[in-house]
Amino acid sequence: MDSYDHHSHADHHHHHGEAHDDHHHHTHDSMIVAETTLVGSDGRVYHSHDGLAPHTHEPIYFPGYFSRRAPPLASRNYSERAFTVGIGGPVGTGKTALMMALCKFLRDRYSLAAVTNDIFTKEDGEFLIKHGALPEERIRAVETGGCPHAAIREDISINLGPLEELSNLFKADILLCESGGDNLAANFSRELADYIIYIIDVSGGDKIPRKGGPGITQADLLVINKTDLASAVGADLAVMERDALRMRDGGPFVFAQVKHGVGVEEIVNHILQSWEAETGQQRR
Ligand SMILES: Nc1nc2c(ncn2[C@@H]2O[C@H](COP(=O)(O)OP(=O)(O)OP(=O)(O)O)[C@@H](O)[C@H]2O)c(=O)[nH]1
Ligand SMILES: [Mg+2]
Repeated sequence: MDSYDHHSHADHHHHHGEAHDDHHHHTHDSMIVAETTLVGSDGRVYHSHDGLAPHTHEPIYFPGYFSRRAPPLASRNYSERAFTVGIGGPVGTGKTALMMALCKFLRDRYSLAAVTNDIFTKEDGEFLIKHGALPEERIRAVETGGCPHAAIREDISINLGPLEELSNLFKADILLCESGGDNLAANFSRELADYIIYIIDVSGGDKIPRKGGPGITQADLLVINKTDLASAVGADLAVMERDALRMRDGGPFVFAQVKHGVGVEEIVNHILQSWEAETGQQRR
C-alpha cells in the first residue's frame, strides 16, 4: 500500500536521494514465484506467508512529523465500514487493556465492534470475550502470523474483511482494531484506521518517546501507559513529556493507567472529537 505515508516518501528522497517509485499497481500481474519469495516488476523482493498477500516491508528512514502525517481519507465511506480506531504499540504496553476500557466507556451509547490481532493465537480476542468487553459476536480475533505490522499497513485485507462484516452486522458507530504487539516502526495505514492511537508504557524506560518511530511521531494520539509503575522502573515522566512533545511537534499525548481507568476519559474525548469531525455526527 502506498497509502502508508505519502509524506514520508518525500522525506526518503530528502534524506537519501533515492527514488522510491511506487509500481504497486503493476506488481501483482508480473511476479516471478520463487518459493515463498517473489520479485516484483519493481525489482523489490516480496514475501508471502500466513495467508497475507505478497508484501514488502517498506524501508523507513525517518520517523516523520506529526504535523505532516497522512490525514484521514477524504474518500472514506462510513456506511461501508464504520469509523475505525487503530490501536498499535509494542508488546505488552496495554493495547488490550485499552480496548477493554474503551468498550466499557463507550458501549452503552455507541454500537461497537472489535477486531484483535495476534501472531499465532486468538488470545486477545478471547480475553475481551472472557471479560465481557462486548457481546461475543461483536469480537473477532485475527491471526496475522509473523509480521504483525504487515496486517495493519502493507496488506490490510486480513483486517478489512472482519471489520466490514462486523460494521454491517451491527450497524457499528465505531470499530476498534488492535494491532499485534510490534516494534517501534509499526504504524497503521490510513486505509485501515481513521484514528490512530499508539500506546507505549513507562517500563521500557523514559527514553522511549525520543527514540521516535512513526507510531510515536505520527499517531493521532500517543498514550504513555502504566504511569503507576514509573517509580519502580525509574522512569522520569517529565522527561517522557518533554520528549513526547518535541517528537510530536506538540501533537497530543495522554499519561494513563488504562487498567485503572486513569486517562481513559481523556482518550475517549480525543476519539470522539475526531469521530464527530469525520462522520459529521454528534456525540451522545
Ligand atoms: N500496572 C499496570 N499494568 C497495566 C496497565 N495497563 C495494562 N497493564 C498490564 O500490562 C499487561 C499487558 O497488558 P495488555 O493489555 O495485555 O498489553 P498488550 O499491549 O495488549 O499486549 P500484546 O497484545 O501482547 O502486545 C497486563 O498484565 C495488563 O494487566 C496499567 O495501566 N498499569
Ligand atoms: Mg493485546
